[in-house]
Parts: sequence; structure tokens; C-alpha cells
Amino acid sequence: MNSIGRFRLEHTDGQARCGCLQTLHGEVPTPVFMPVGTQGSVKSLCPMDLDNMGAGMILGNTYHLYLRPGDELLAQMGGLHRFMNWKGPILTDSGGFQVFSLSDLRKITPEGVEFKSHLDGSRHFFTPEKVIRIQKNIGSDIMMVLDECVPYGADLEYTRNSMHRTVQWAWKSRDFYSGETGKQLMFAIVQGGFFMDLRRESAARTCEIPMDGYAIGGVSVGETKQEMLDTVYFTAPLLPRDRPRYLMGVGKPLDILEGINAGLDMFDCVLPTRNARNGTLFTSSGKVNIKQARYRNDETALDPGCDCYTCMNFSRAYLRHLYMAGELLSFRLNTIHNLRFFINLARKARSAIQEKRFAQLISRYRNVEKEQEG
Ligand code: PRF
Ligand code: ZN
Repeated sequence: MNSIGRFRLEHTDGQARCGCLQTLHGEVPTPVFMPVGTQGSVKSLCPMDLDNMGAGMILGNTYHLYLRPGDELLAQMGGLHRFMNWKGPILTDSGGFQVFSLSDLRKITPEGVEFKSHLDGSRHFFTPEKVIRIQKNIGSDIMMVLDECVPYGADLEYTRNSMHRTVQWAWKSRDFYSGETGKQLMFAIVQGGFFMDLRRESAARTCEIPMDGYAIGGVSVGETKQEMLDTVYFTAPLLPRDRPRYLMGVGKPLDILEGINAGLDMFDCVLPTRNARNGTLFTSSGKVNIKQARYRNDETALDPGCDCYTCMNFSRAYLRHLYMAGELLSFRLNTIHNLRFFINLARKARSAIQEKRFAQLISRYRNVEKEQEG
């Protein structure tokens, strides 16, 4: 039997779970944090760096790759894996978020969404079927269906209509790619804004569609932390237990632990990579802003508790110097560290779940956050 797509639940601790997802490019232990490589590159890193830090799966983006270099070129080059020489699994987001956040004009109809490229203003139309066809050309291990991520503050009626459209799009995606299940996996996305009735309905309707996994979208769009947590804790248990559950675009280290605590398995966020490039580094004792003068002659490792290439080889003083001098190496070393921090966080969560001590782990992180606020 073909086991691609199979999700094996291994241990639970409260709602938190750990497991293993089979993809065409290998097994992914969960919980997993996926570094973002929007345009076929995790900014400043090569695949070797990603291997060395233990990245399990990386993210690409349908919207960006379709506009540049184009999915047909990628197909000609043997797919994104071969093009970028990354041998591990790749998940591609559908563009359902980027169309709404990056492009100018957007006209949404039941058939799809018309938008203008943020690169040259050219007009394009995405349908659910087209977005799957593009992801087939990209050759990602996990394809996300086209959805609409409704803006924060959208009213009940708009959010309801949009959610129904997203459900229809998920059905169209499934119908378009159904004879081929067992190769590239397909995940659908639950929407519904911050209306719990709509979240419940979206989860029920979306989970009727046979998919390899299910995601929670539409959070981390400008709402309060409490609204985000309420939505995540409400929605997660509505998703099938025997499928991987993905929280899209979240978040800070504690948010990821809250997501795991709610029963979610997969996470991605630009935070570690973006912050690395502006000198904000995550450490076991809180955030470090490497620009600060206090690090000018600090010979210690960035995070003495970290086993990444950066912390094993360089001082805070050197990292500050690279940053101040605008050296390109600053991007790479900082990104290596921040990603290792997030990957380690997911790994620590996994061990804690295996050993039934996840509650202790999360309460430690909640206390650190309280101290830093207070
Ligand atoms: N939909 C898609 N991608 C996303 C989101 C979404 O709602 C989010 C929201 N946090 C991030 N990335 N397709
Ligand atoms: Zn480090």
C-alpha cells in the first residue's frame, strides 16, 4: 500500500500531539516548524544550511513562483526540488493570502480572484483549479487549496460569504486533483474570521472534503492575542484527529507552543528569518537586539544554550560588528541561529509530549513572557 500522505499519531499529552507525516521527499516528525522560502530560497541560506540545522520541511509560495520564474519554467527544470536542489519536503501556500496582502486590484468572484502582480502590474486570474495546476508544476509535496483570508474587521455577512466561497473552492480543488491522490498531498483551509459560529461551520464543511490535512487560516491578521488564542483553541479540536493540522503564518515562539497545546502539528512564520535580517535574535533568555552597544566587546556566544553553527563559532561582538558593517554574512549567521531556535522549539515540544511534560514546558514559556511584559 502507498503510505505517502499517511499521518501516524504517536503520542498525545492533553490535546498536544506528536506524530509523523509521510511525504514523497521523506518523513516529517511533528510538531514541525517550517522555514519560509517564498521564492525558492530561504533568504540568505543554502540547502546545506537547512540540512545542518535539521529543517524538516520548507515552505514555498504559489503566488511568487507563478509570477517569477513561472511554474512552466519550474516544470521544465524538473520541479522546484531539483531547481533549488532541496531534497526534503516542500509545502506550497496557495497564494490565497499573498493575493490579498500583496497585489493591488483584487476582484473576487465565485470562480476565483483577479489580481495585479506586485512586480509589474500585469493582470492575472487565479481559480482553484489553476492554483492546483501551478502547484503540480512546482511539484511540492503538500499543496494548499486557494482560499480567501478575510481581512481583520470584516463583518459577519462578508465573512460568511467568503467562507462559503472558500469551501466551494476546496471542493473544486479536490475534484480537479482526485485520481492522483497518494502523490502530492492536498490540504484545505478553515476560515470564518473571528465568528465562532462561522469557524464551526467552516470546519464542519471543510472536513467533509477528503483531504490529506487541514489548516487554520485567517488568524494573525491584526487581531488581539486573545482573539487569536480563542479562535485557535476553538477550531483545533474540530479538525480530524487522524490528519495533520496546520496553523498558517503563526507565530511567536509562545504562539507556536499555544498552537501545539491546542492540538496543532505544523507551523510556519517569517518571524525568525525576517527578524534575523534586522538583528533581532531569539534566545533561551529572551530577545537580543544585536545592534545594541552593550554587545560591542561581548565575547560570549549569542545563546550559550544553542547548538547552531553561529553560536558554536562566533561571539556576540562579531555578530554585532557584521550587522553594523552591513556585511552579508550577518544575514546568514543570524538566520541560521533564529531558525535553529524555532526548529529546536518544535523538537523540545515533541520530546515533552512524548514524556508527558508538555504542560510544564508551556508554563515555563508563559512565565518568561509574563516577566518580560511586567
Ligand atoms: N491562508 C493562506 N495562507 C496563509 C494564511 C491564510 O489564511 C495566513 C493567515 N495567518 C497565513 N498564510 N492560504
Ligand atoms: Zn544559535
